[in-house]
Amino acid sequence: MIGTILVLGTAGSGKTSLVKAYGDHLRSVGVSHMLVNFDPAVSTLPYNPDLDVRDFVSISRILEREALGPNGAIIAAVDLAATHLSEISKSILDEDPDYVIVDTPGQLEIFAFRSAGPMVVNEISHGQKVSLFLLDPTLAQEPADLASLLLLSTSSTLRLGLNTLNILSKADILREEERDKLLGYFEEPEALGAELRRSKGMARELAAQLLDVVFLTGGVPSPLLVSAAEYQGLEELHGEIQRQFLGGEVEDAGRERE
Ligand SMILES: Nc1nc2c(ncn2[C@@H]2O[C@H](COP(=O)(O)OP(=O)(O)O)[C@@H](O)[C@H]2O)c(=O)[nH]1
Ligand SMILES: [Mg+2]
Repeated sequence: MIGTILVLGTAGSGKTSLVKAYGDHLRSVGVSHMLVNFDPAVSTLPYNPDLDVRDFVSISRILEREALGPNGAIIAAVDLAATHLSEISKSILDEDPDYVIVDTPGQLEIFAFRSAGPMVVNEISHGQKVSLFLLDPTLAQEPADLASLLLLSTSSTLRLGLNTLNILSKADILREEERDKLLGYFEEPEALGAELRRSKGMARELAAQLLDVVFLTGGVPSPLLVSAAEYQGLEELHGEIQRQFLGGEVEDAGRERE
């Protein structure tokens, strides 16, 4: 086992699509892996999960039996799924793939900010660990929106205690000038802070100051551009994950599936 990759991001940021595309990529280059669906509320998946929490937890049964609304039912389902981690962990260890990719529930906070997230990190994430935080370009057009997403990514890093790679998902929908503008903010974070400060309101000043801290402390590298729809950036993504896991040695990180 080389490591576990947790795919995080706001609802609809492209987590499930990326798990499919990345899984297809790993299969095409012969790297052994398992895909784990940890979203009990998803109805259909574009990939065949090797492990699926829906085998342990039924959201429709929870909705039927408990007096909960849809959000309450999803929370209950994710919390319940977390009680099956030892079975999931055993299956992963039995199979012993090089990489395990975990698709997380639609809404980030239900996973990262409740107990399930840290439990998944501690109980089923074997080997090295990294999280991918998907920045949805449809939510990152304005400086304040990008700032909020970066803070959310940082806050997930804090919460789960994992190294995080920021990924700009759905890269295919960005026009060239939009992409350059977004990437420009990472090359010159001062420009992002300056734009935030130019706009009025206390929240903007707060965001600008928080961003200064985020950029100053860890430094935020430019995000990797990935398109699951067009299978772009997957080789680069895998290379970056290998670098994270193997400390810069990217040769022979994946073993051929026997
Ligand atoms: N254009 C484009 N759309 C995408 C891409 N990845 C995901 N989507 C769309 O974004 C929506 C949400 O994707 P999904 O993978 O379900 O997001 P999740 O909620 O984070 O798991 C779906 O309509 C996808 O078709 C991409 O790379 N390009
Ligand atoms: Mg999903």
